[in-house]
This record gives sequence, structure tokens and C-alpha cells, in this order.
Amino acid sequence: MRTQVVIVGSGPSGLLLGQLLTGAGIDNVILDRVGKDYILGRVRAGVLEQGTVDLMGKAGADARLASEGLVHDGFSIAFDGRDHRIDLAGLTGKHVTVYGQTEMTRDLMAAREAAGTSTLYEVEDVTLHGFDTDKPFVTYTKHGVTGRIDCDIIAGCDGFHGVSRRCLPAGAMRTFERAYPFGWLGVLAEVPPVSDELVYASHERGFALCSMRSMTRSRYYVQVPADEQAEAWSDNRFWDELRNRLPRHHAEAVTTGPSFEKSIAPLRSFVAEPLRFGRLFLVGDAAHIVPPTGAKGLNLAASDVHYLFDGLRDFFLEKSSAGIDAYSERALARVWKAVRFSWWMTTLLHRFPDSSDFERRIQDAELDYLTHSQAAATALAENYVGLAF
Ligand code: FAS
Ligand code: PHB
Repeated sequence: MRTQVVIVGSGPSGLLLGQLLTGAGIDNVILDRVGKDYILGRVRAGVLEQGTVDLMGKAGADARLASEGLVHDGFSIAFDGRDHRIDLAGLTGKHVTVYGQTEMTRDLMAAREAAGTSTLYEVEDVTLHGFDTDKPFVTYTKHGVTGRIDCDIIAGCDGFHGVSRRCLPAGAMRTFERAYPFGWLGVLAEVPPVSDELVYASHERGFALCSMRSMTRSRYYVQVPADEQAEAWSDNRFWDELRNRLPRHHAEAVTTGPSFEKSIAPLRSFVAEPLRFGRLFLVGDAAHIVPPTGAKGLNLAASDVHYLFDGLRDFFLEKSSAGIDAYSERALARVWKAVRFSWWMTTLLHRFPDSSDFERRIQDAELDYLTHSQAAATALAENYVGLAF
């Protein structure tokens, strides 16, 4: 088989890039090691920046997002028993849209199928070859039969645990990492959310987040130790702990119910540099990971796709390599600002088991400054709605 771009990974990065390439008449094939249902069974992000929403429109996959996405003009930070609203619209003139990554992925898969573009699911042993030449190719096995796809470009959209970074020669890449001593235990339940906007709670027992997927489906998180097991948490234990970390007026308003998804996500900050190796380009979680506190992970995948698609369109249609030559530097400039913001918001709102009294006072001072200074709130708001692409 031959195509112009092989995309490894059928998550948001790969699907969004595939749709944009198809729309520009650039042939592409997506490979994934798991099936559609497994991908759609993963519960992840919930907040989209406007740049991500705009790209879904450009990809021709935004009809449901436009009708079901919830526009949010602000969110609250709760501490010391009180709420402090961050007025995103008032401070930046922008908003975010609450729409689950699962639904975004579903929409992109449907758009890809409607376009009749090829996706090979449940393939094994994906291996990248010759990306340091102008004739790269990818091999894989399916049902014991080896396949080969010759191409011009390989996009590594295969997430943190993918194969793309592993195919690189030793010393080709630098990595920067911070692991946090806690994770997020998240649940999904068919219950109305506690508030019509998100509530980020900082409490001496730990961080909690009240989010949603719709006005009838809630997504809640509590900070747990890094080695915690989801099986150790009954629904009742989760609801009690969530309410213990919220101000009374929210705790009393929580509607409990049976969870239908319960999982723990580890928190880490990770960046690989550079993002380009000859004809191989790293995109999204294959290149970087952020703690979900700032709702940046999925949105960074979208901005990577924006930069790479611009470069590939010029490479194939204008015969110019300027865009792909600039991809790594352009993408990393935005990545690092989002990595900083996600680290800052995580450090601000979570309880670190080994934090000193001094560090706790700094957290208190930061929250006091944030909730009494328009300049401080504006800085948070402009990062949360998303910096310009
Ligand atoms: P993905 O990991 O989504 O997709 C990669 C794809 O590559 C997968 O389908 C995988 O099967 C495939 N793949 C991997 N190895 C392969 C191989 N060898 N061969 C073929 N295919 C291969 N972000 C937020 O903004 N907010 C959140 O609340 C949030 N919560 C998260 C919770 C968890 C548990 C995780 C892991 C991430 C979370 N994120 C969150 C970040 C998440 O949303 C990512 O940013 C987003 O999934 C990135 O999309 P992709 O880059 O497409 O990577
Ligand atoms: C979510 O709804 O899953 C969500 C929302 C905001 C975040 C992280 C996760 O910062």
C-alpha cells in the first residue's frame, strides 16, 4: 500500500490531523493497535478551547459540538469554605466549551468514515522505518499477516505509551519530566452537576473538581495518593470525600448516584524535544503530557495538529518545506507555556504530602492574590481559555 501520510494513532490527534489532510486532498492512513470501541471507552478530557472548537469546524466534524457543547463563561475556585468565580468572558472576551473528548473522538471517527478514508484498527507490531530518508515506510501485522505502507510522512499521534518515540535512535531526543505524588480518581454518573460551571476546590484533605459532560451527566475528581487503587473506592466513599472537600453550599447540593465509570489518572508533566526527526513528526501526547488541572492536554494536541497540518499542506500542495521545518519550534513554544500553566495550577490547588509550612503559606498567598487582583485573575483566565495558536 502507498499513501502520502501514515498517522499512527486514532485518538484526537490522529483523527483531527487525518480529517484536515483529507479535506486538503492529501491521502492518509491511520493505524491503531486497539479497536474503535476501546478508544471510545476511554474517559478523558472535558474542556475545549475555542481554537480546538474552530479546528473541529475546519475538519467538518462540529455539528454535534455546536448543538450539544456547553459554552462556559467562567469557573469557580473554592477554598476556605467560599467560592471565587474567575470571569473568563469578562477578563478575556473568550469562553471555553464543555464537550467530552469521547464525543469529539466519536464525531471525528464518523466524519472519517463518511469521507471513506482508511483506518486500520487492531493492528500489532507497528514499526516505523526510514524516517531519516525521503522514503519512509511503516510495517505492522494483522491476523498474523505483515503489512507495509510506503509514504512520504509519518505522524506519531500514538500517545504517551506509543511506539513513535521508542523508534528514535538513542540520543536523538531530550526529555523533561516531573511526576506528581498524587493522581486523580474520577467518576462519571448520570446525575445533574452541582453547579452550572466547573468548581476547582482546594482543601486540606486534597483537591477536588466538579465538572460535567452535560446538565444530566457529571464528571467528578478527587486527588488521591499516587499508588491508590480505584477498587478501594466505593461510590459512597467517593461521594463522602468529594463533599468533605467542597464548601457547604456545594456539598449539600451534590446529587449522588451510581458511578458508571471510575478510574485513576496519574499526573505528570513531560515534554520531548525536538518534535521532528526527518520525516517523522510527534504530535499530542506522543510528544508531551500535562496534569489535567488546566484542561490543556487535549487542547495542546489540537494546536500541534494546527501547526503540523499547516506545514504538511504547504509541503504537499506548495512544494515548500518551510512549515514542516518550523513545526517543532512553533509547537514547542506553545507547549511549554501550557506546561508551565498546568504545573502552576496543579501546584496551587493540590496538597503535596511533603510540603513545608512555608509552601502552604505560599499557596494561601497565591490564592489570596488571585482572588483579589484583576491582573492575577486575567493571567489565569487567558491561559485557561487558551493562548493564541
Ligand atoms: P491518545 O493517547 O488519546 O491516543 C493515542 C492513540 O494511539 C490511542 O488510540 C492508542 O491506542 C494508539 N497507539 C498507542 N500505541 C500504539 C502503537 N504502538 N501502534 C498503534 N497505535 C498505537 N486532558 C485534558 O485536557 N483533561 C483531562 O481531564 C484529561 N484526562 C486524562 C485522563 C487520562 C487517563 C489520560 C491518559 C489523559 C487525560 N487527558 C486529559 C489528556 C488526554 O485527553 C490527551 O491529551 C489526549 O488523549 C491526547 O490525544 P492523542 O495525542 O491523540 O493521544
Ligand atoms: C473534565 O471534565 O474531565 C475536566 C475538566 C477540567 C479539567 C480537567 C478535566 O481541568
